Amino acid sequence: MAKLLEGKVAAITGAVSGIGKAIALDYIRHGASVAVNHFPDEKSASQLQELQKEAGEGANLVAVAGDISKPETGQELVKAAVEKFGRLDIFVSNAGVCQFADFLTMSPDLVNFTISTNLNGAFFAVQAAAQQMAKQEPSGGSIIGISSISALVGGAGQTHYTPTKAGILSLMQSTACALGQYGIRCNALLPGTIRTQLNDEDLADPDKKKYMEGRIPLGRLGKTQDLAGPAVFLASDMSEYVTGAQLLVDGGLFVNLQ
Ligand code: RM4
Repeated sequence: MAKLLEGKVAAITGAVSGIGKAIALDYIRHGASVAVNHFPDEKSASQLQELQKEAGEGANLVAVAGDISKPETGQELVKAAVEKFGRLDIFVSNAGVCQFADFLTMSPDLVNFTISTNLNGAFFAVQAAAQQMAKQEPSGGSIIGISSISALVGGAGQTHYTPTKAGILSLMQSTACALGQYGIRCNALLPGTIRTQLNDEDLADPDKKKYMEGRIPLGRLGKTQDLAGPAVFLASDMSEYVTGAQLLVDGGLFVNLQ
């Protein structure tokens, strides 16, 4: 396989499970050194051990635990990447939560938790990455925000969540404008219904799962691995003139109104 990220340094938030983990493993396969962030709890620590095993002995991998909603977490992740690998070429803002809930009875705590993790967390982490990319010699890099099909459509049980995904898309558009002068590209990936821990509960309902599968032209729910190739493309020089863009990775779900 041609290695498209040879010698590059990447940092990814929420990277020990789901989409973030799939991207981390593919970046390593493509020759990148990777700094991964994960939530500071037992479950994530054991998921990190799994990731390290799958990445293999020779992988250039460093891990930083931290709650992404805290501004210092993004700073610590970037610092670890630069201290270990010398610079930062790629940053994937992926960490996110989605606890499905009824709009009329949703608690302020759940609303604030979701917004501070998904949107504020993305803002602060992207800001930390851009500060590094702008000051390093040569300056520049590729920032990828993991938004969602939910930036473009609603979800009855996701009224607190979909605005954060629309916010991440918009953040990539505005940072693309602000950071082009430093040679920093900012783009959004919009996953469709991908099987991750975020929808384990929602898709445990066989009728819901069957309904979603029926609406997808490619006939299956997404796998986390389906996001890896698009993330490698946006990280690599193959997309050197792409910034402020959005890429749906949804099996055709968005365009299929059946
Ligand atoms: C996505 C989309 C999917 C859902 C996940 C949790 O944005 O709405 O359908 O399963 O969130």
